[in-house]
Parts: sequence; structure tokens; C-alpha cells
Amino acid sequence: MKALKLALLGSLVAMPGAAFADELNLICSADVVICEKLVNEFEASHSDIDVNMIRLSSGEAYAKVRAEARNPQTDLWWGGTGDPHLQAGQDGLSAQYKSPMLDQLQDWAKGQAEVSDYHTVGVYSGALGWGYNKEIFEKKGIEPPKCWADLLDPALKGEIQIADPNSSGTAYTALATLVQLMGEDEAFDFLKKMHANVSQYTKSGSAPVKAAARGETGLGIVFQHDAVSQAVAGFPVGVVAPCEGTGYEIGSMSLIEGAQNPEAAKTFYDWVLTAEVQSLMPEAGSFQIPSNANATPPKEAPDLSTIKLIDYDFAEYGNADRRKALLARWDEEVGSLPIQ
Ligand code: S7P
Repeated sequence: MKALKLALLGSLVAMPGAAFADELNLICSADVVICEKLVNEFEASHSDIDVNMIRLSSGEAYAKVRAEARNPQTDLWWGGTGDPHLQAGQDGLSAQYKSPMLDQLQDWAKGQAEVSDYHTVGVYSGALGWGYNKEIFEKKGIEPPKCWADLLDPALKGEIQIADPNSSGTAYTALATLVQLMGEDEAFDFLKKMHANVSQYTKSGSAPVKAAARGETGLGIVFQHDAVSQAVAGFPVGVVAPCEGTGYEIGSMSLIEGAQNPEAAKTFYDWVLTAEVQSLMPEAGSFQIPSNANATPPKEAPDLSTIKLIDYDFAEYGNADRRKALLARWDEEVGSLPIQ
């Protein structure tokens, strides 16, 4: 596809008055398989726009957009947890945009747009939990944990992986969830105790359950839909919604302030909010709840109505100062501890 477009571009150069293909520089913060599928589908239906996509975890994407503030190289940021998108909006890194598709979206997705004064919008949703390797737990004769409190069981020493909340939106959602469930001091106390059972803080949010699926660790704290993906792919993974309650994400999308290709970015923005495109996600092993009310939710998606969800405060935990302070405290009190 790219080669054909380059060849066409080459011939256009020779034609006076011919239009050049537009470019779109996209950061994608969900799983790389859905990122690539979206790019391929978009290029197939928009032959006049070439997409340059990079996949970055949510916190890394925020850091890139921030670093480029004076000279934006990114046009659009799709996917990844909502908190860093909200922070980017507050920091003036993303542009206001009211898509004509807004009317078709679920209330929670419109709410994300309203709370950010239209600097971001919800593209999907999913609840936090964990996935565990059934064979490892069976072999070790350990009961799979059902509650956050069970993750402190010394029998789980070295069996837990979770990402680093600085790079990963999933892990930041876990941190903010525990703070909302327990209170801040108690949540840090919990995380320090759980550290005794953690073998690795990964960069990407879904890496822990991919490791669990392959028998490299017992359990990964991830979004439940990422655990479902591994089970659907045939790995012996069980999915848990923690008994005390859990947080959830509103995966988001933001148009970058000062983008060099704002029209191409808006074209992708409106396209990716359609029911037709959102209904394609399960084909790429992505089982989030789509934000377009007319899209077909994946039958494999964890049913949010049966999960005890907390009333996640997106305005507070997406607030730039709150997020910075929580990450700094995590670095000081948890990230600095030696892995045992
Ligand atoms: O895999 C899909 C997904 O869980 O990935 C996003 C995730 O936050 C990006 O990875 P990081 O945790 O590394 O930032 C979620 O938005 C999405 O549902």
C-alpha cells in the first residue's frame, strides 16, 4: 500500500498542479494489533492520506506530546487511558474539537469530552482487574486471588507483574483506583506490601498478562479486556474482577494543538468514532466497550454491569497536579524499592 502510494506520489510530483497526498502523524496507545488494523483500514478507505503511526504507552505518549509542545510532530493521539489525555488538555497540548459524531456516543464518552471542555473524547471503556495463569496456580496449589487484599498473600511472592504508572496508563489507573478505594496513605501502604510479591514493573500496561499467559509469571494486573484477549487467543488465563470493587478507563482521543495536519487528523477522528469502525475492534483481539452507541459491543467483553465499579473521579485523577504528585510519591515510595 505504502509503496504504491509512494510511486503515485512520485508521478504526481511530475504533474504540475497535482495535489500531494496528506499525511497524518498518529500516536496509538492501545495494543499494537488494533493500532495497525485501524491504520490499514483507514488508508484503504482514504487513499489521499498516508498515516505514520507509532505505538506508545499512555504516559510515554503524554511525555512525547509535551516534549513536542513548541513544535508539534504529532497530529492525533488515539487510545490509551483517559487520565493523561485530560492532563494534556489542561496543559494546552491538545486542541478543542467538537466532532459531528459526538451525538452518536455513549454518555460516558460525551462526559469525557465535556469534562475536558472538548479537548478529548471517549473512544472505548474497560474495567481494571487481573488475569492469572490457571496452570501455574493449579500446579502450586494456590487459590487464585479474588480480592485486592488477596494480592498480599506471601504465597504469591514473585508471581505478580504490573506496569510502571509513569509509562503506563493501566498502572496509573490501578494506582488511582487503590487511592479511591482505600485512601491515599492506605493505598501506598498496600502497594509497598504488594511490592514483596512483584517480580517486575513493566513499561507497557498489558505486558504483565501477556507474560502470565506464557507462564512467565502467575498473574498480571491489567484491564480485564486484555486478560480476555489472552484467553480468547487460547492461553490458560482466568480473568478476575476484584471483590472490593475496581476502577475503569475511558480510553480517549485528542487532537494535538498546533498539529501540522489538522484536517487529516479530523478526518481520522470522525472516522474512528463511527459504529462501523468501532465494531471492527474484536477482529484485532481488542475487547473494550465501544463508545459509539450503535457499535456492536464484543460478546467477549467483560460485562461492566456485573462488575463492582467505583465512581472513578476522572476530573480529579486526570488533573495535572494530582497525577504528577501521585507519580512522584509512587517513585519515591514504591518504584525505589529493590525487587526481592
Ligand atoms: O491493550 C489495550 C489497552 O489496555 O491498552 C491501553 C493501555 O492503557 C495502553 O497501554 P499502557 O497501560 O501501557 O499505557 C488501554 O487504553 C487499552 O484498553
